[in-house]
Amino acid sequence: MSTDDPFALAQTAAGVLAERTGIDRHDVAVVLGSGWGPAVDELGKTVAEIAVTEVPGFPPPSAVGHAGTIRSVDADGKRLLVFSGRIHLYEGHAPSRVAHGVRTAFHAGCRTIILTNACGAITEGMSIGDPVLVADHINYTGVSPLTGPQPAAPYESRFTDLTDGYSPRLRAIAKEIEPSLREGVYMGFHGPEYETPAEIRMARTLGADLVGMSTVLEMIAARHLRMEVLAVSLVSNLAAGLHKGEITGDHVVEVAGNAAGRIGQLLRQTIDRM
Ligand code: 8IG
Repeated sequence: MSTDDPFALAQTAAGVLAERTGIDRHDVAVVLGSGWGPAVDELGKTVAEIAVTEVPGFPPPSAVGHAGTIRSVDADGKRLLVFSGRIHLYEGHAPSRVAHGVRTAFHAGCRTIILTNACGAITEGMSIGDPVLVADHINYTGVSPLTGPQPAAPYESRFTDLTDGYSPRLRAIAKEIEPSLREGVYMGFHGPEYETPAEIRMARTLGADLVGMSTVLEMIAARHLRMEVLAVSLVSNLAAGLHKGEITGDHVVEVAGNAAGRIGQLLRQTIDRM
C-alpha cells in the first residue's frame, strides 16, 4: 500500500485499528487536546487501548499533554474512538499527517467527530477554565490537508464547502446541556510560538475570539468526508497582550484537569443525545 496516498494510508490504519481493538466499526471519534486527557474517564468504559505508534501513519507524539493512545470506548452502546493526543503542524508534520487521525476515524466507521483543544482567549468575558463551542474558524496556517491530487472516487471534490462546518445541530445539543456555553470563532495559527500582541490585535480585528494551533485542518479534512463536526475549546490563557506577564503552556494541564469532570460530562451527554 502506497504511503504517499494519505487516503489509502488512512484505510490501512483503520484496518489495523479494527484488528487491534476487535471492534469493526466505531460511531463517534473524539480527539482530546492538550490537557483534555482526564476527560476520557467520563466518556464510558474503555474496552481496548493501543499506542498510536502501533498504527500506520501516526508519528510518535511530541507535544506536552498528549498521551498518544487510541482507545475504543463503549458509551452505552455507542462506540467511541478516542484519540488522546494529536499531530500538530508545529511538530514539523505535513498537513496530511495532521489530518490522518480524522481520516482513519472515518474509515473506522465514524461519521461524527468531536475535536477538543486548549486555546488562548481574545474576547472579553471568556475566562480561563471556560469551555467555548467553536462556531467557525479562520485558517491562518496557510495550508490545507486537501492539497494534492484529487483523490479517486468515492472521495469527493477537494473544493469542500465549509459553511456550517461546525454542526449547528451538535452545537444546539451542547447548549441544551450547558445553556451558559459560549460560542466563538477560533483562529488557527501554525505555531509553535504564541502570538505577538500585534497579531492578537489583528486576530481580534478579523473576528477571532480564540487562538490556537490545532483543529482547523482536522475540521477541513472531516468536512471533506462529510463528517459531522463538533469542536470545543478550553480557554487556558488570555491571548498575548491581554495577559499579565509571560504566556507559558505550564497551566494547560492544570486548567484542563480542574475542568475535566465538567467538560467530560458535557461531551458524554452531547454524545448520548446525538
Ligand atoms: I493553551 O495563546 C494555548 N494554545 N496560538 N495562542 C495559540 N495557541 C495557544 C494559546 C495561545 N494558548
